[in-house]
Formats: sequence, structure tokens, C-alpha cells
Amino acid sequence: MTATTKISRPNDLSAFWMPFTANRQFKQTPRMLVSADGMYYKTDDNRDILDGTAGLWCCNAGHKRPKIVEAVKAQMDELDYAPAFQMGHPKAFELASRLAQLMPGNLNHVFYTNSGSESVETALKIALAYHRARGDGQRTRLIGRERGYHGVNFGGISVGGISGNRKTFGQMLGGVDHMRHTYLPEENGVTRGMPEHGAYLAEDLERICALHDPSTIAAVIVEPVAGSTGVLIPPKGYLERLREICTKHGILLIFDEVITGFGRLGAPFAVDYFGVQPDLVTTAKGLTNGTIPMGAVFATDEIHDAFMTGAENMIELFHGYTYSGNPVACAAAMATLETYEEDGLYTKGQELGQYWEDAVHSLIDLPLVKDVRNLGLIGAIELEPIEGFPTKRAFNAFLKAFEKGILIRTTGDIIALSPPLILEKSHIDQLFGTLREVLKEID
Ligand code: PXG
Ligand code: PLP
Repeated sequence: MTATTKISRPNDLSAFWMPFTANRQFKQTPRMLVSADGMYYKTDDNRDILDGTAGLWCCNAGHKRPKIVEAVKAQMDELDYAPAFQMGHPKAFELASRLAQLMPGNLNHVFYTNSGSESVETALKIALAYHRARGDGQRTRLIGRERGYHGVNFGGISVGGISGNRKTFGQMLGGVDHMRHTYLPEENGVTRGMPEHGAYLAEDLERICALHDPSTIAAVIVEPVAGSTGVLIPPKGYLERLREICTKHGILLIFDEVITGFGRLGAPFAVDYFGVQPDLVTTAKGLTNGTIPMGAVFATDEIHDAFMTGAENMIELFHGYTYSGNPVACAAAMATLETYEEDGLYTKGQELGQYWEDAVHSLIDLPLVKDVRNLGLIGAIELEPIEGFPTKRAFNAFLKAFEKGILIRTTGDIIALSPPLILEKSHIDQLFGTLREVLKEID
């Protein structure tokens, strides 16, 4: 077999243990994507599939973008790998400077990882080590939120709040507590944009502080918009109130922007969109347009500088990955940032936001649709579950949609949509036109 041999129909699917997949079901009727360009995937039976989910919320500039493809090829030719510890290469520094410039406020320092999960672990560890570096080492508690998704590693599932991701994996981290999630269907059902009610849910943090004493709490981590759990938009005033409470008690606020980062809301980051300044920000996905695995954690000057004390020959933070700042990933990220800027993708959510919102809300008349919600270029369509068979209806919709040429994502009985930001009105029409047919045809 030559290096370029194309295998579009493998004859044995058993060795690959697929992630977050019903392996046995999939392998009976596989769904194979073999190429992609712009807004579309192509399947092994040569069908075009409109990408309604930017891959897994990550290909914000669409697929096979020339600048990114070229940058990766050129980087492989020039410097394929450089040791990450006690050595550097120019692109890692250049990229960090560009990222720091893009991120508002004083989040001026960037720590590289390879995924959102690793970004979360990194941010939680930095939070704990920061307090300790300042002589405040009794701050060890970490606070998350119900229905939060912070990746799949032990720190992330500990602060996360999706029971399926937690229940089979033992005790996890100690000293973790959770606020309530922010979905209030009775008060806020069928909301366009940010819901009116629910800022009071941030007071859960005050209650947790009262219970444990704030002096024991290191950090609070939230997704500004909860994505994976089915698109939960923060109520007006909620994030501001979390910020106030954290500041009052000396607790670090971590925004997990793995999904909201890089233009998803119509601004570079949720930090810009909501105008709330956290102390640490986790990113991944859109950083390289999904092409090469990479994540980045942003830390404020204050946090970074707290580590830069003591003997200069000492390592300040005992943390890092073999592939932190991998040169090929850095090249992909720089080309990605340039593509976003050239195509005006950071503000695409503003330009198309109203059209998108109207399209999402156009489905509410369908009998199977229980709730719809949207923000930026994110949409959710929550279905009435089939009694006794939760998740089945949405999964049926996913299968039917794929058959009809659109890729959607489902979680529970919720359809989540997050298309590449390069989309045009015609793609929105195709996506929602097809989805309407799907929701009329399934049981
Ligand atoms: N934090 C957040 C907020 C995420 O959304 C992660 C951390 C973990 O990132 P990695 O790169 O380790 O997967 C995520 C990832 C979905 C879906 O369809 C969402 C994610 C991943 C895969 C599928 O909802 N989010
Ligand atoms: N396990 C072993 C045995 C290792 O040597 C290393 C890294 O050197 C790791 C795990 C961590 O790998 P990574 O740095 O890719 O996260």
C-alpha cells in the first residue's frame, strides 16, 4: 500500500473503538465521510452533506481552507517537531502574541494544550497553583455547574455536570461542588437570544460560599453558553453576577470557551460578546479550525506573574504536554486566525444572526418541537421525547437528516446546530428546509 492509497470502504471495522459512539450499531450501518470542502462533506457513496455542526463545533472557517492546508504542508517541510520543554520555536511565540492581542483585557499569557479537555485540566491546575503561589494554598475547592461539559478527563468530569459522563468513573476529584444549571423552560421557553429570567441562579455561588467558606474555594468554571448539554443560553445578568461574587471572595472565574471561542457568537470570544472578564479562558477546537489538535489556556497578567518569582533557574509551573505548541499545530492556528480575519468570520454571527434566529424559530410550529433557542450562530431544537425511549427521537432525526444530506448533532432529545461561520443564507435555507422535512417524517 502506498502512502496515498485511499481507503473509502474498509472491510474490517472492529479494531477501532470509536469515541462517544454506539459502536455496535454504527458498525452495522456505518456513516463514512471521505472528503470535505467549504460547507460540505462527501460520503463514501458520493453524496454531499451540508455541515450543520462545523464538524464537532470546530471547523469555523469551513473545510479544506487553502491557507491552512498550505501552512500545514509548508510547516511539515520546515520543522516537523521541536521539544516543548526547555526549548522553543518561533511560531509558538508568534502565535501566543497574536492570541493575546485578539483576547480582550489582560488575558495576555497563553499555555498550549492539545484539546479542550487538556485546556480544562490545565486551567484548573493553574488556578490551584496560583493560590498556593500567593500563600493562599487552602483554596482547593473547584466549583462547576450542573449540565456543564468540560471534556472527559478527571478534572473536567469532576467539575462537569453531565451524569452519563460521570457515573461510571468512580469518585473523581474531591472538594468539588456544583451550581444549578441555567435552563428554565417554564420562565424562559422559546426565547430568542438571551433569556430574561434567571440571573438569580448565580446566587447559588453565594450559597456554596456560605456552606464551605469562600476562603476554601479556588475557582469557578462555567461555559458562557453551555454547548454540549444542548445549548443553554445564560440569562441576562447571570455572568455579570458570577463575576461580582468571584471578585468579592477572591475566587478565580474560568470561562470554558472551547465552543464559544473564535467567532461562534459573532465576536471573537464570549468574553467580548458578554463583556465579562474572567481570570482564565480555555479554548481549543476553532483555534486550528479543527485541523490539527490544539488548545490554548489564557491567563491574566496577575495569574502569570504570581508564578514568576523565586530562583530563575527553577521551573515555575510543573505542567505541560509533549505536544504543547507543536509547530504544525502553531502553523495551522496562525493560518486559521488569518483566515478568520480575512473572511470577516468573527462578526459573521452578527451579520447573519437575525436570519439564523428566524430560521431556528420557524420550526416551533412542528408538533414534535418542544423548545427552540439560539445565540450567535448556535441553535437548539428540543424535541418531545418518545415516551419510555429518551434520546431515540433525536437520534432518528439525526439518521434521517444524514440520509437527506445534512449533518446535525444531537444530545439527549435536543438537536444542536453550529454551522461553519462561512455559511450563506442559502445554506441556512437548505439546513432548515431539510430539517423541517425530517421532523415531519420521523416518528
Ligand atoms: N469544554 C467544552 C465547553 C467543550 O464543549 C471540551 C471542553 C472538551 O474538548 P475536547 O477537545 O477534549 O473534546 C468541549 C468539547 C457536542 C460535542 O457535540 C462537544 C464537544 C466535543 C465533542 C462533541 O456537543 N465539546
Ligand atoms: N505516559 C508516559 C509514559 C509518558 O512518558 C508521557 C510523556 O512523556 C505521557 C504519558 C504524557 O504524554 P503527553 O505529554 O503526550 O500528554
